[in-house]
Amino acid sequence: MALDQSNRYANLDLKEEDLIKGGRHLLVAYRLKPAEGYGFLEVAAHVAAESSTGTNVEVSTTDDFTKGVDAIVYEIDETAFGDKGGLMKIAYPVELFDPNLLDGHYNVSHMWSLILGNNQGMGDHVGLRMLDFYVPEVMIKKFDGPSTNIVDLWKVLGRPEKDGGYIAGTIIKPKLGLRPEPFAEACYQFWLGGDFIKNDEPQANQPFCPMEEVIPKVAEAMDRAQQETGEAKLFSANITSDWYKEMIHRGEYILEQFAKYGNEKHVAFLVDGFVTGPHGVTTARREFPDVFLHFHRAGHGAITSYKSPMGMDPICYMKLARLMGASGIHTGTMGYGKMEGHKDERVLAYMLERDECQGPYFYQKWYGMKATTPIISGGMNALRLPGFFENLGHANVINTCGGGSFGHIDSPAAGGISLKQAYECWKNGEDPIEFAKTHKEFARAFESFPWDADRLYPGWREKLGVHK
Ligand code: CAP
Ligand code: MG
Repeated sequence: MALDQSNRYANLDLKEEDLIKGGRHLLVAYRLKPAEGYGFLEVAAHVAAESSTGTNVEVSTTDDFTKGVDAIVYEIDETAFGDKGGLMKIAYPVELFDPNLLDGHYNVSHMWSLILGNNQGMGDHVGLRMLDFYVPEVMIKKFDGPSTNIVDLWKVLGRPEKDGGYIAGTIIKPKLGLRPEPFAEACYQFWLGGDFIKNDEPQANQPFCPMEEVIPKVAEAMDRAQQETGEAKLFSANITSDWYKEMIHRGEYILEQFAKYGNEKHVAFLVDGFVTGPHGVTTARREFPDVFLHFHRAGHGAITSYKSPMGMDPICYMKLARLMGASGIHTGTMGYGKMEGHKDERVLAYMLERDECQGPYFYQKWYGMKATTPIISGGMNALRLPGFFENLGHANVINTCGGGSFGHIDSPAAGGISLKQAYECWKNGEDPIEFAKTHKEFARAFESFPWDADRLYPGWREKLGVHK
């Protein structure tokens, strides 16, 4: 048995409404499953202790001030999730969080280490997962938040700054293995049809495709494609690195190369923000405040997958990304693509975009913090898009389709065009099969992805006269 600290770290008389009104607490909802032989409230209180002023025993150095900044369990529902455990909510006093020495801004690394740090490894639970959190106004105002977002990309594309619409993108595939020439050629070919290209998350500076060879070629390909199409194009270049100086160096180098053609505003920086952590994201956010910061999250499934009793729900990850200042982050595809997800994950996008939003447990106000743009990626193609937009209710997103563009049977450009047509089809409220009869690239997407076509549009072969 362990020390029961619930007399100090729990107060079930506290009301959430009052805590929110008071404005001096950050609130977190968790799913908790105690280990065999441990009581729910006892473990909940230990989590609050371990995440704030305490440990597993009382320490003689604690004084009255210390007790005033304890995190407190204020609500529990032991049976809320059946076998998977119960619900508990903890209130963290604002004083626990760490403003920067340099500018007084809060830093997400510190916040994360408290609310989902040591408590993850405790031996007296078999599951502790963060489900949602609420940040009070006094704290929200002191996080960086985004400095650019989709609005800046719409401007480059010559579109309206409000409801500028769908940005059709791709990821260069194959993921690895292209040398500089074929890489730049793949970019050029897609840009003849689509708007936006991103590096796949591991594409950076491989010996067979050195950054200093491929980036100048991509910059040249962009220039060529722009001249040929008369349209602005965008490239999201991976600057991920373990070291901030290397990231800055990569960023500066890339901007320099595109600036040779006057296209430095056509560049975004991709940061693999899960593996670099907030430090990598903030480095890009602060060193390049005018560049769209593309938060790719490879690896996040280790903590956000619904399969896990640990970690955090994706909604929490989205909120952290907006606080850090991501211009855009991958939200998944809400069940329409290849990665884990479901239709109701619309809230992931809404939480990023709106100035106030109801989350699963808390109503969050953002007090004018800029929106983070949802980036929709993973197994998408033209056939899946109309349903996706319908579910989301709008198309003010960046969407990247790797397989969905380079898998189009005609060409990458046809792949890009098919995506734009899918958007048009949805926007005009047209029936996809009828629409396909007059839009070749979209029609050919049916033949390119017949498994999807069979599933989403049964009978398409007869209706479109395809008999292969
Ligand atoms: C998509 C992608 C992205 C995933 C990541 C990939 O390619 O480039 O990295 O979308 O997942 O490699 O799978 P496809 P998420 O279009 O070919 O599927 O966006 O959920 O973070
Ligand atoms: Mg990828």
